Amino acid sequence: MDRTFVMIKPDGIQRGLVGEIISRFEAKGLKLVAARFERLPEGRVIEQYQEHLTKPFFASLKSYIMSGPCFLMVWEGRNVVAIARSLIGATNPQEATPGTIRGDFGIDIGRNVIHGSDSLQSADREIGIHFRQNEPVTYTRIDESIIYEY
Ligand code: DAT
Ligand code: MG
Repeated sequence: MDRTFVMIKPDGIQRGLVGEIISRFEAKGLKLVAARFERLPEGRVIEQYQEHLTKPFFASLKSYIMSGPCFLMVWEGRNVVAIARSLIGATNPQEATPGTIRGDFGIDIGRNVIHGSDSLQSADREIGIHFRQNEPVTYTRIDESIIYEY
């Protein structure tokens, strides 16, 4: 099983979308293994968005992410990185397909509700930024034997 890092951004919190978003991941059959509600310190925002440090939008991205609490999660499942990205939708909510989280709940690219790691390598890196190594909990969901064929 793989793990990915998913984070509901401050606009998602302010708009009361936490329950709706978690429900979509749960209903898909993915397993929540870690979660924390917090306002991110600057250092971890910089680490999280390392690849975007030199982009013109970085300053506004950083202040948006730090503008309020975020809900940080680790989700587990077979091929979970790609599945989470497909539930989340395209980066720009105006281009995101209806039915995806960004397609259903966003308009501006700078207020796109949620983050999801883009590869297994990013997922490992991002989980490591935000969670202690022993923080994700190992357990079996009772419906795993019927969600997965093998
Ligand atoms: P994603 O979040 O889909 O992985 P990304 O890694 O390319 O997208 O960018 C990280 C975040 O930065 C994205 O969720 C919103 C913001 N962002 C990206 N491109 C942007 C742009 N052209 N203008 C403003 N914000 C942007
Ligand atoms: Mg990204």
